[in-house]
Amino acid sequence: MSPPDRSRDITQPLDRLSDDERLKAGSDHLRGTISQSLIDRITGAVAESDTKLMKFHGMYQQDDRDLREERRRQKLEPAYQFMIRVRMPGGVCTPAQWLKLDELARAHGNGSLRITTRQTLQFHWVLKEALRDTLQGLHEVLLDSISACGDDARGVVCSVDPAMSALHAQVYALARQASDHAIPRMRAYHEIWYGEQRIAGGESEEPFYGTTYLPRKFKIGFVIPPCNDIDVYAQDLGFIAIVESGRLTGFNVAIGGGMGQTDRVKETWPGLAQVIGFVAPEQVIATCDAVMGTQRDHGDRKNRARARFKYTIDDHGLDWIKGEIERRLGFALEPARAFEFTSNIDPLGWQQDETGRWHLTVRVPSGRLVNRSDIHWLDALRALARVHGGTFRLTTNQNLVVSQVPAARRTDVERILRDHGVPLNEPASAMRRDAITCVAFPTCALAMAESERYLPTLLDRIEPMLSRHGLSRDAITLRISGCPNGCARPYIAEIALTGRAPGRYNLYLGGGFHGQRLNRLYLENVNEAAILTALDEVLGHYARERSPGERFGDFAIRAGYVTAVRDGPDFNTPNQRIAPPRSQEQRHAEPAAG
Ligand code: SRM
Ligand code: SF4
Repeated sequence: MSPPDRSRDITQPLDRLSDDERLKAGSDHLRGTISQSLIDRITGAVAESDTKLMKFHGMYQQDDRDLREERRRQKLEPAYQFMIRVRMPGGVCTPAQWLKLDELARAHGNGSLRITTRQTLQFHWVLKEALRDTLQGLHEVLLDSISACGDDARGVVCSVDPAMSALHAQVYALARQASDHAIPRMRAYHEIWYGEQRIAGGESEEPFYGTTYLPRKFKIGFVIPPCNDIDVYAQDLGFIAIVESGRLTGFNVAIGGGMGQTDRVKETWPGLAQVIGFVAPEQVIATCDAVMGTQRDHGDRKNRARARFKYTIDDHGLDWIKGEIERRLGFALEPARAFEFTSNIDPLGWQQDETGRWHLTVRVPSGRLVNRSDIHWLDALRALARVHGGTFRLTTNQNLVVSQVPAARRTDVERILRDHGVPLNEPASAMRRDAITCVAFPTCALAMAESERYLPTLLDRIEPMLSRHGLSRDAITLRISGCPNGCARPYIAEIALTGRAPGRYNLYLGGGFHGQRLNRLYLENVNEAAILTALDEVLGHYARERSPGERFGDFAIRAGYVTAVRDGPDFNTPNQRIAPPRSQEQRHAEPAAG
């Protein structure tokens, strides 16, 4: 990878950079005082600076927020614990790896595994003294958590298309290669968690990242049209597979997507990635280097709220950024090629690939795998992993695919799942089938309202309405995030809630059905009663007056509930922004979109 452009941020006087930049620079390549923090038995926490550095190691210090108030009353420190995010590019995992993940979740993770919106698994509730055992356990099956979080290239996502296994294998191989290439070398990880000796040597520890890594997290994704399951327009760097005459000829390159916005900070906003050109498969890794290098050297290192790549593009202009990427590549990108997306949701059930093998996509509500009284998720998947000869794949819609099953084994797979209570039939509504949520309470430190724990209740209240309007089988995307950070990629859903306070949400409408258009704020900071009243009105109107084939998000715009935000895939259009939250009065004063 190209070395840092040391004429820029890396050598800027440290006092002009943000605190996080100074911390990284002085951390001895992410070692900090983590080793000392781990042996401090007086507290379940680690030093504050180490909490930040440990993100690069794939873990977050959290505390159980359900217990916070009670422990405060008892004058106890918060119930500190850690979340560990596994690095699993493309979400592919072998049965042997699954068995180890299951064992570690039972031993150290409170019997829970959580499929994330970037198709990996998280352990929650891991105590400080169990961190090393957990990471060493992962290492035994060639898994790790390097750069699953932190200011670096995060988990690389890749479409899961069971029906196109050969193409998937090709694109997945590139996604893996991109992940292995783009993550930091992280000698610190090997020393701290595996006990390896520090190697003295002249070579730079991080030839690409230097001492200050990236200004902020950086997300890469590979998508195989027609399903935009990974929401490619939400990635910092997206590769859209172009298949011509049945052959993978290359990828359209999309840059600058991101969902996060900081609450009440107007200069932050969700934005969709823009397609800037086309590269051949053998140019993918160089493109990662060029794009990440551009962000590394030109991203904002003073104001963390504006440090994501989308803001670097906003500050410098798309043309300049594209020119800079091409300069680093040493060639001009080819013009983008035609492609089409039709949805961003997972088809559930069995699908056969071109080689005749079968793949079963199972819906996992909010991705939470625990042994509940009705569904024994962990037991079911452990039993399956003991006999399954294929792989497991996790999807960015938080579902699980039992992959590569021979025809003769299909009934065995179904029997094992059913014996443990896993439902294989369609849920009561298409909305329930496709809904995704972030984690939020009780583990997420940033949660302002419930998300994962609220979804079942909300759906129980929306479903009678859907049934009354004859919409139960209509696919309408619903996503909930417990705060404006948007971990469930809510700003591209047709209906979205983002938490503002316990029991209160912003309601957004009008996102594109296949992730091509941002939605718009419809109601600000409202309670459940207001949300249900609003949805009843809009859903009823949609059922009565939609045009044939018209999607709910499109209707919400046509009918004037929200104003249009231009579709994302238009090449080279200015970046999309959501206007800052508006008041009810402003909303009603707005002209209806045609
Ligand atoms: Fe996220 C922070 C969970 C996908 C945008 N996210 C967090 C933290 C770590 C909270 C924190 O910083 O203390 C959450 C931990 C909760 C917990 O208890 O597990 C958290 N994010 C998640 C997961 C687990 C949500 C889920 O329910 O699946 C997803 C893990 C993905 C993974 O495997 O890597 C997750 N987060 C996303 C996505 C979706 C995506 O990438 O496709 C986004 C929006 C896309 C983007 O990045 O723009 C996202 N998470 C954020 C942000 C806002 C970033 C920004 O640019 O402003 C934060 C806050 C931050 O970074 O400061 C955040
Ligand atoms: Fe936490 Fe907010 Fe992300 Fe939900 S969206 S997991 S509440 S940071």
